[in-house]
Amino acid sequence: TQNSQLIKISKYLSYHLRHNPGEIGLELEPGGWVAVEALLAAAQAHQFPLTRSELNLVVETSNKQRFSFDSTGTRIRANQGHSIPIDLQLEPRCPPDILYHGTGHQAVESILAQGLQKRARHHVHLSPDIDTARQVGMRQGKPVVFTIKAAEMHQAGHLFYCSDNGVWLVDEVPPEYLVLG
Ligand code: HQG
Repeated sequence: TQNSQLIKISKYLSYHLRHNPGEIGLELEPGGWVAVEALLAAAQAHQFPLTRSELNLVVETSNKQRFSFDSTGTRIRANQGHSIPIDLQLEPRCPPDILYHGTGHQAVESILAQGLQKRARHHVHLSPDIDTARQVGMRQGKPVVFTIKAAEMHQAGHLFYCSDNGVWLVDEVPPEYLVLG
């Protein structure tokens, strides 16, 4: 399977496992899981034939580890990034002192004034390192990276979660915990 085909499959999975499972007749189980058999059948029925081995390849090679199988290998889910109401059943965790958020330069003024808000997703996404944050920001044009005083936020009672692929998730970041650059 070619790389371009894997990207196409990854986008198809992102869309249906994070945003619109109903479009191909799927319903996600608690935790965001769906039976692999059901996914393959639904894709087949909706003109997107997909094999188990292609699915394995996408899960293994996704540069951001966007998807996981459960321990039995019979169910799959997106690790984060959902817009539909899904409880990922993550436990609150103690974050590192500092986390990062990459965004586009056009958002800076608004973020400094209002803080970071989750918008369409379940959480605000934070990165453990500057490089990753910069890559996230590049999706929005000229990238800008904010430093987040995560330990201070945590001490003040904000809950932090970490997805299976290492993305830190919070409800919001008030402006006082943000530093530009
Ligand atoms: C911005 C990708 C103005 C925020 C990435 C971001 C990530 C504000 C955008 C994952 C704001 C939301 C998530 C405010 C927040 N004023 N703009 N007050 N508060 N924003 O895509 O973090 O490839 O929902 O800065 O790698 O960019 O999909 O979030 O720019 O991990 O796996 O509102 O998506 O992963 O955009 O990206 P998004 P994000 P995948």
